[in-house]
Amino acid sequence: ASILASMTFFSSAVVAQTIGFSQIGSESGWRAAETTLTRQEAEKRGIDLKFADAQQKQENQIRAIRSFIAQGVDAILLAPVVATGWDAVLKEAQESDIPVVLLDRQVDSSDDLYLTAVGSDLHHEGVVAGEWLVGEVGDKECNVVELQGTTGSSPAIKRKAGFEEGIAGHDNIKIVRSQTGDFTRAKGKEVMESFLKAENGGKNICALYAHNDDMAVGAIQAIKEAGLKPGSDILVVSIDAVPDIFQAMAAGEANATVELTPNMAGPAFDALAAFMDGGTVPPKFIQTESKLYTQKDDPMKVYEEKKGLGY
Ligand code: GYE
Repeated sequence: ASILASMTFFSSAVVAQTIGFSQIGSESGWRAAETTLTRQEAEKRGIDLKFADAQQKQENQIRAIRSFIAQGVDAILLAPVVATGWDAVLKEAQESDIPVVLLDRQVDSSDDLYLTAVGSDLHHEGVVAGEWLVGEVGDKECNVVELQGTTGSSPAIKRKAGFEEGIAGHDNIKIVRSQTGDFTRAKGKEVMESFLKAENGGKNICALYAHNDDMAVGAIQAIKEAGLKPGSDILVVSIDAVPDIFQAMAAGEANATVELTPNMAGPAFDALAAFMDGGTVPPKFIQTESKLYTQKDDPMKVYEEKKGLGY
């Protein structure tokens, strides 16, 4: 009976895990929500989460990963600020038998250097945004300005290409200016101010495509300060679906957003548990949903629903 009891004890004991999380920073409301939800998901699962904020610097992420390896963590979560430069440190984790799961962005490294990547189809998000604009403007001439995400990040590269695919074949729609706003409100506002000045006070601009809502919210401020109406004089389409873009939509100041769930950690921890407890190897890409929201989707109701979800 005692042997059975001890076996029962071990089988029921939750394997408490220590997991290192190298997070980019808190450049946007979406990223802050991702961090909040990752902490909540870890708490729920009895995971000891070691959190490192890289302040947007890749060298800080690489340093954090090396520290996690030295601590002998069970697994590592990495939201990679840019797509290149990860081979060496990912090899070091692999040599220490520590599985790495990518969150919300991808890397150019060979996929045998990480267990899986959890995220949206970033290219598709850009296509959805472009196709929405095509539907909105029809064959009217439309000069578009674009606020790109962080230079060299997979979302900036893929959302740009996706949007161009979405508007392909509609020569009346042209991207006339495109620059990084680094996914932040402040930079989005600053760059939009320069676009407005360069484009006849904004009179030449028909639409803004921003790679995230935070840059769009900053740009909306700049458009209003230039005496124009965002959402009508200049259409606004972006990505993330954070609460504040729905407030802007309800005020008629934004038009469309493509949703990105901030709960990347749930699927990541599930894949790690299945792999570490049962040896189940996950697919290399675990895709999250992308849903288009427009002013027709009762924005204040969506705002209220989203307010509580980690933002
Ligand atoms: O859209 C943005 C954050 O990596 C896809 O990063 C993510 C992006 C997200 O700064 O708000």
